[in-house]
Amino acid sequence: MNFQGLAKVETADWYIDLAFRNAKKSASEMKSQMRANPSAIKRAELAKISAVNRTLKRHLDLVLTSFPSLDSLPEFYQELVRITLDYAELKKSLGAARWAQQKVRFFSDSFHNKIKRCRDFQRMTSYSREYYGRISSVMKQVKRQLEYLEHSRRVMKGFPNVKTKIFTVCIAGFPNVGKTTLLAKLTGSKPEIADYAFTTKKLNIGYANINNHKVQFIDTPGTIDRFEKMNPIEQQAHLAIKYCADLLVYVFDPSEQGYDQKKQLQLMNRLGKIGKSMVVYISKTDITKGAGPRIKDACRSPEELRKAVSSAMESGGAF
Ligand SMILES: Nc1nc2c(ncn2[C@@H]2O[C@H](COP(=O)(O)OP(=O)(O)O)[C@@H](O)[C@H]2O)c(=O)[nH]1
Ligand SMILES: [Mg+2]
Repeated sequence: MNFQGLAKVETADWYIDLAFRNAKKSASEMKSQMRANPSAIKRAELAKISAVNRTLKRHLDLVLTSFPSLDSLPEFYQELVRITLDYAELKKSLGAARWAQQKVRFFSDSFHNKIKRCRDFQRMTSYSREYYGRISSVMKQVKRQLEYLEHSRRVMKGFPNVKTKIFTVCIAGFPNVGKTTLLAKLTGSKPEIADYAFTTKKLNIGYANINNHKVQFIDTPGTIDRFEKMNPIEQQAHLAIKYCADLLVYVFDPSEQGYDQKKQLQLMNRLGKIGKSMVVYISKTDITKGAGPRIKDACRSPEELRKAVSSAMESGGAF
């Protein structure tokens, strides 16, 4: 899912100004007629109301249709919303925007009718003033919620673009063991690779075609510490493993450039307990021929790993 297209949420004052500006514009076109024919004042006031209603409806629609319905989001994204935002607050804010839209429509209809039936000019202008007051007050009542929606949009734009319905392989292991390098070899993607730890600022995701199926590979950094102690990327990685992974690939680096083999075996065992099928990939075999633990079925090249993924897909019923 991609959250890049969420509509920017403006402030309550911005919407009010725009709506009233549009109202003025549509009425000013009638000014010349107004002098000639006083009953044109009524038409001008009605046109202003329509302009306000139209403007606010269009802009609130833009927001409401671009935000996803939270309860129907895939679990992965629901959890991501829960850890990065106040889920209930976001839901309430969307409800408030919907409420404002309905109220604007209600007041527009009712004042449209009142002015239409009105014969007295003074009464007409006082209705008009009252209408503007009601609309401003509706929009000001949702001021805080609009601000929260804009805050949420900015946070959600940082969510990774993960496909939740295709066979997904998460690549796990200590920093610097070669996860990102493996992702690049498997998928041809060109993520950032550096020989110091913690270079990953976002989840790296790539795709490969295996046996005519599009397979998603996610580079999932992190060492499954306590959830609150993880940085945001590690949290995203952890959720991806939990909710998206059909298969885990544990990258084991026998060169011990960063972490000794004992530590790496411990993390491997911890990850093994998550309850996902796991394949071990021994990295850096070009500089450590034959080294590393004797793990049954461990893959020592991207080609071997591709075959392991393929057979995991077959046994997982992905075909
Ligand atoms: N010689 C060799 N170096 C590798 C291999 N894979 C990764 N590296 C190096 O190990 C360092 C860390 O790799 P990276 O993929 O960023 O590890 P990550 O932190 O697990 O994503 C980089 O300097 C890579 O160039 C490999 O197969 N052979
Ligand atoms: Mg990396």
